[in-house]
Amino acid sequence: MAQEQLVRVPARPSAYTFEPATTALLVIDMQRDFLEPGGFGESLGNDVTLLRRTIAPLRGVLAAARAIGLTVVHTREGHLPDLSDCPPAKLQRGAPSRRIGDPGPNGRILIRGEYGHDIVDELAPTADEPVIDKPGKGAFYATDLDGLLGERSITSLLVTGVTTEVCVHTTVREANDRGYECLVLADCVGSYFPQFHAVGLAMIAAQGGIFGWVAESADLLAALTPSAGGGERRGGSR
Ligand code: TIU
Repeated sequence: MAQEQLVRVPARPSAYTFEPATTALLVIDMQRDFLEPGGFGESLGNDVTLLRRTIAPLRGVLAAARAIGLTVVHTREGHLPDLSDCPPAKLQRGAPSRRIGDPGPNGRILIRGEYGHDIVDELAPTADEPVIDKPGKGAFYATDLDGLLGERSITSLLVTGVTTEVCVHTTVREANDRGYECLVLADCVGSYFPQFHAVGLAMIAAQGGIFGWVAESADLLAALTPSAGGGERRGGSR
């Protein structure tokens, strides 16, 4: 039987081990609406520049994932132009003058098809990478993400994107309940609130990894480089 490649990453609360063939890199909501002025993030009163530190490390992880042929899935939060998939309670969020569906410098805020709804240029998906459009915070709610991952026999998720305590956390919780093993890359997720970012990551790894594992992207990249000694091999049977 063919050997399977196992990758072992130093992580909290313990080392995280995954097989590339059954692992996907999940890039959550790296959209202009959250990372650039004039979008949904700013309409909620946030300083959007705080999220931009995630872009450079995430570019490194994306490049490494693509180089080894890992499944890469992007998500985008947003709504249909007629807002029929947006709960009234969510429509009330934000400054009254700048709510979901209102016009902004990047088009209508958080609406599918608008410039602001799309992913930032630095992290643009390739043509073969699925992009999941989601109406909620979690990437599994009202999407076909679970089916897409199941078709590819994906059981492990490397989780990146924004924001740590909102869409990343909701997605990790949803994934954990569905049986996926999640590694959250600390420098590739970001929040408008540094204290929520820190506590959000601590919550994932607490209690023996109640929701998953947390690591730095440099440790993942080192583990993916055979010369760094991160790779292990094992027989094909489980
Ligand atoms: N407001 C905030 O922190 N986040 C969101 O509204 N969506 C995501 O996290 N993607």
